[in-house]
Amino acid sequence: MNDDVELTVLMPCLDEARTVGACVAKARGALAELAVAGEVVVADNGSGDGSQKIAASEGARVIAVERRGYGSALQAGIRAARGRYIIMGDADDSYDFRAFWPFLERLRAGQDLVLGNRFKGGIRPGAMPWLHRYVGNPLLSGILRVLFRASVGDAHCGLRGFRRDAILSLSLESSGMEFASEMIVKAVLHGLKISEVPVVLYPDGRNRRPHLRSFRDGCRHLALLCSTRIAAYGSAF
Ligand SMILES: Nc1nc2c(ncn2[C@@H]2O[C@H](COP(=O)(O)OP(=O)(O)OP(=O)(O)O)[C@@H](O)[C@H]2O)c(=O)[nH]1
Ligand SMILES: [Mg+2]
Repeated sequence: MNDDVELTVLMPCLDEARTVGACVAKARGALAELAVAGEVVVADNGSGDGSQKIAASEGARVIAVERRGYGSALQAGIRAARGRYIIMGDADDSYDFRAFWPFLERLRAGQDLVLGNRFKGGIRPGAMPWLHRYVGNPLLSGILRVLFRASVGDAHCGLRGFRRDAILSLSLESSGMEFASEMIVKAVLHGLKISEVPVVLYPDGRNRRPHLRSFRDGCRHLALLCSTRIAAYGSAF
């Protein structure tokens, strides 16, 4: 870690050539405009469409990650980050990286994990499928709230900020999308300070299907919530 870098903006990326350049440019522009000592890191899982070159040409540090999956990419990116704080977000242009200021403010004020909440910030038309917005996300976020007594309104928001050392101390291990749930529930179990900020979700800029598979990934989130709850009960006795 480098003391001169306060913030790493971290993007997991798999075949996002259409959008990753714009995401990196927005994040770098905001760092410069707000005079934050920061860097942009793209954790890439072997994109076959040239995303790595595009990200690097816009000024990102690109980390090549061999182990597949959203969680694997983020874990490698978090380890490689030089910033004291990390703000992570998707490379598909569904979040506006110029809007990271509220996250940084909360982190500077002592929060460990700051989660975006798209239900509070707004979901633009076409940005989130009906099934996720009204069924999958509310259901899984509700189960998380009940099982872990956490006041989290949007457990799957991909835009979040955290203190690097606090999240490293959780030893997160999920390789897939369920990494998003693992981060929250282990933060709750370890007593980290968690808060939420409203964020806007925009339609992504891709011309193909998302990597997320609703049923498969929903089941992986649910399995993670149940197994972590059971393991936590077990270790309490
Ligand atoms: N490195 C890496 N990145 C991934 C992988 N899967 C997804 N991503 C990235 O993680 C981000 C989120 O993936 P999406 O497919 O948009 O998933 P999502 O945003 O949860 O789902 P939608 O709301 O349906 O778009 C994007 O930046 C992807 O490029 C992966 O296996 N490896
Ligand atoms: Mg997306």
